[in-house]
Amino acid sequence: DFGERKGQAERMLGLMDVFLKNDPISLQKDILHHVEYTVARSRFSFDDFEAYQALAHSVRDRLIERWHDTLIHFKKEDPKRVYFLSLEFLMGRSLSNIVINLGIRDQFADALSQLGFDFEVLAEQEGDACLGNGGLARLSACQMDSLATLDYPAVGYGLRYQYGLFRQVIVDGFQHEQPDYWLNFGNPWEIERVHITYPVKFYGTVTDEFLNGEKCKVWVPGEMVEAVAYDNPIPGYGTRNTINLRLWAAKPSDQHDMESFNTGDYVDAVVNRQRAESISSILYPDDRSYQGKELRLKQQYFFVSASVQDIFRRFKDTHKKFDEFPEKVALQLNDTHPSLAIAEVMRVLLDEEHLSWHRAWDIICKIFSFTTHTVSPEGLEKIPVDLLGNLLPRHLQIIYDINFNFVEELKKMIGLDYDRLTRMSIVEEGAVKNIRMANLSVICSHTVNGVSRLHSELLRTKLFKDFYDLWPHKFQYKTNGVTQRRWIVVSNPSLCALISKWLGTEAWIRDIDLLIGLRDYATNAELHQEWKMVKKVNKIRLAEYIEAMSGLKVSLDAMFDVQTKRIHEYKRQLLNILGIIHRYDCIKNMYKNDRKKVVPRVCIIGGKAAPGYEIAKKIIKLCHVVAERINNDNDIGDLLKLVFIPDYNVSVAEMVIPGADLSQHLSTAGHEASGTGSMKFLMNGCLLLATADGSTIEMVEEIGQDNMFLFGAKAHEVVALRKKGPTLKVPLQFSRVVRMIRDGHFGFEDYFKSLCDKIEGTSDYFLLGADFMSYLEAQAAADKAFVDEERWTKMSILSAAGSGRFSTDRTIQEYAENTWDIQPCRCPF
Ligand code: 6GP
Repeated sequence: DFGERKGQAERMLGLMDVFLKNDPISLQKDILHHVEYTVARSRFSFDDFEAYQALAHSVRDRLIERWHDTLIHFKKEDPKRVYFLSLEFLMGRSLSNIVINLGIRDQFADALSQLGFDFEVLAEQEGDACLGNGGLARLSACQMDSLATLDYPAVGYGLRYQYGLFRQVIVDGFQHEQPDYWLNFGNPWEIERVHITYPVKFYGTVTDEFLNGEKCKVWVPGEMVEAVAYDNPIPGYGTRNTINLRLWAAKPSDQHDMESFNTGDYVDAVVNRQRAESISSILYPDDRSYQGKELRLKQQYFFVSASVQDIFRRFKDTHKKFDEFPEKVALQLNDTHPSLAIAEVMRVLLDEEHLSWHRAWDIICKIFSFTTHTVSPEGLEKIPVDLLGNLLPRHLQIIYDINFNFVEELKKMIGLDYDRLTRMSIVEEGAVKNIRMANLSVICSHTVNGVSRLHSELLRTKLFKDFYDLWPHKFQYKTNGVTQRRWIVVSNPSLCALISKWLGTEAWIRDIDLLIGLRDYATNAELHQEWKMVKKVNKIRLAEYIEAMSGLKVSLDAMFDVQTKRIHEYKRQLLNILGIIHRYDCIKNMYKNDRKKVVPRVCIIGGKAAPGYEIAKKIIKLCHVVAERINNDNDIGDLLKLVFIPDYNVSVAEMVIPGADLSQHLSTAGHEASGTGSMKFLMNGCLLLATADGSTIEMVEEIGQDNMFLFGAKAHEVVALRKKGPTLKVPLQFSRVVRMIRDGHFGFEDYFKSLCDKIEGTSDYFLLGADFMSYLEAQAAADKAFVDEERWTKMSILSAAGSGRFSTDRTIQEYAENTWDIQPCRCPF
């Protein structure tokens, strides 16, 4: 009865303070409470890690309050939600980000210092959550931050891998991979939802049955596992809104293979059950290449199926008619990895909700949007038909049916152009028959997004040209961004304070366009002083890290020149190393007097190579042998140093980026879909040396060509250059440095032979030779600018001032307005 329930609610409110308090005493009590009762250590004796755990739990309590309020608010308002499906989220550490977004960092820092602890020291205790590979995965994390901050009703869905991306260990200059069993010490940022579970089916057969006189398909699965939800609340900044990132873990299902319990050995049967967990055990470490492995396909379907069940459950809580589905649901496919969701939604609508094909298809066409993150056709996923048909027999049927209808329609539109029909078909015929997941995604989505303007152009004219000609209206682009909360406020507190001081407000943390205001002070001497001071502080931090890690002492007067990102041939770390060898060679051949003019450099390279990517691993080794040679050459001293930073991840990036003077983005034009690393450097007032690729082209528009060091062939020139092949003249300087490697100047000449072969003559696919002189000129221009401190500082300020366009706040707002059609839904305070 209502009166009674109201009474109970009031009593509960009375028993519990409405919100946890944030004054120093309450915070200290809370931390000690968690030391004693959550961590189960005595409040009189606990170390930094235990203090971190207790701190994290106190923060988590506050996070949960807002999260509950947001979920209740969303439920009440019932807005259209976007469901962001991604197989990868590279979250890094959470503590600092969360307390800053909740606006309680300083309060916690004060409370801790009174207990004798330093907030920053405790924050360092946290390990990274590396549930992703590179750009795509970190973008998802930044986008979650923006979705929460901009009050959008969003839910992220992904997989809770037990092993994140491998840890990179360098032994004798070679990369070794070690497992990242990141959950070993518990994860205070997740909430296990033992009651939110869904069965996920695999294998089996499909039969025709009759239901109320209608023929329908029934899938009798051969295996069943349970998906358990782990919720990761994501707080917005300057808002109460806290959204959910729901990651699924696999557990054995009670219905899993009961037969073997009845017939076989009990112990074997239990061990068999445990295998179910392997579905969510490991993140595949290869970005941009697809191997058609069954486990990977299982992962994709597992997370898609659980998410789709969750989405239907939420919808059906408040709605009866499926025609309303598109008014309440937007499904975002982050690359093709979740694209089985298309077949799964179709299957549920047809086989479980018994909608007609026509009605179901109508819904599909209104709810899906697809973003691709790659440029190369080889990067597009293909699933062997046999594999798919065995694991998901009903889904294969549905995909065939979608394709049949599509091809029939297509014939009506374009006639019997068999080449084009073959290219556009979802099914690829050949020795091995494949399902083209990109074609499926394009055909079934209402919008196809690229991640920069250039990328979108390449999609329209190359990768998806046939589809663009058919449906030009589907194609859009949203230039990527990064969140300034993580990449300035958390990682560069001194710059954050400086920007707020000069802009006279902290509002830029939510409204990044305000950064442009820094332009007014680009030549202000006082700002210059403070700006340089901030850079110095960050360079000291980075130099200390380098020394602790490698024993190498580097000069703070040198230019810190950084290239950190996944190792790929197209990203051309090799070009960087060849440039360094050239620089070394030049210095060695200089008269002593001329050496005074050399701008000292600390060259920093970092990044992981996919475990099976041999050439990338050779590049890492080359970096080490060259470093060994240069760093131990007393004749060179501080003029040149080369450092490889191992195990580059989000938390290492947070330290490296603010300390960089120059950062390099060297991809052969037309190969980097967008690039987001450059955006982080830019925000931190670091100058870019880059090719006209991906989003860099848009940066030139914001920052101005004079404030960057651009070089190399343009995207439209690359094809022609490649065609020239053997007639292309490579500069002597290039041949000379390659020869030095071949001749064993750095040792290991046999090992590096294949690397050298790849960049000489006709096989120089990524055009290192063709771009080499232009690269050296850009480097010389950077040197020249660096010695003119005033000019450099001005360029640095203008870089940060012009970085506003590259916030995920802008990206997400564009998605919300032009792709998902969703509105903010702000939780009242
Ligand atoms: C990356 C792209 O290579 C990069 O250019 C882009 O900035 C980033 O995605 C975010 O859009 N792609 C991947 O990381 C990937 O795995 C399949 O692509």
